[in-house]
Amino acid sequence: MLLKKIYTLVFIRKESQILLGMKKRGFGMNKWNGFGGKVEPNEQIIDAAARELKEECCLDVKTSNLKNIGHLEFTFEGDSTMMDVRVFATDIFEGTPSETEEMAPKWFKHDQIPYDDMWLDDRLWFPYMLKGKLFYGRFHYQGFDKILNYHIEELESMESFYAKKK
Ligand code: 6U4
Repeated sequence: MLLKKIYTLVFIRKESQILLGMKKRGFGMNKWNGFGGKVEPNEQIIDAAARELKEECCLDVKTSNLKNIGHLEFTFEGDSTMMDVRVFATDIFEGTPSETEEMAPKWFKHDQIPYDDMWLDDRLWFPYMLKGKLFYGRFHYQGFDKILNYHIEELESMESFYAKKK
């Protein structure tokens, strides 16, 4: 049976740029990524999204300004845990991105996303996000450098996606 763990992943947008962070430790180390982490017990997912953003790059966002734009599921060959990743985006935030123990933030233009130094799946679903589309993706990895199979689709609305999932 698959054990599901819920994570958040937040993208901050500014004009034609997107903020990514170089992960300095732990899962995804040395990769550019959005900001996020595990949802704590008894914590709302959206609160975890704002908390992790603040912890990782010192930006403040109101949860009411975070828009759920996607849902990603990752499984790994030989591992019974599924990473269930809720993706959020906003262009309304306060503060200046600052480096922390976990992440070094940097703005990227849309045509200069450093896919070679990111998770392999990112190049498959970023185009949906960059075009402002909602998306669902699932990826089955062997190790961390090979995707054995995947599926991505554009969604009409996140509400109807979650309603059907229940
Ligand atoms: P601690 O234990 O505090 O270091 P925590 O910050 O809670 O961990 P972490 O950093 O392990 O959690 O969370 C992993 C982050 O990486 C989440 O934001 C989800 C994101 N993520 C995981 N797999 C990903 C993938 N294949 N592509 C992607 N983001 C991924 O773009």
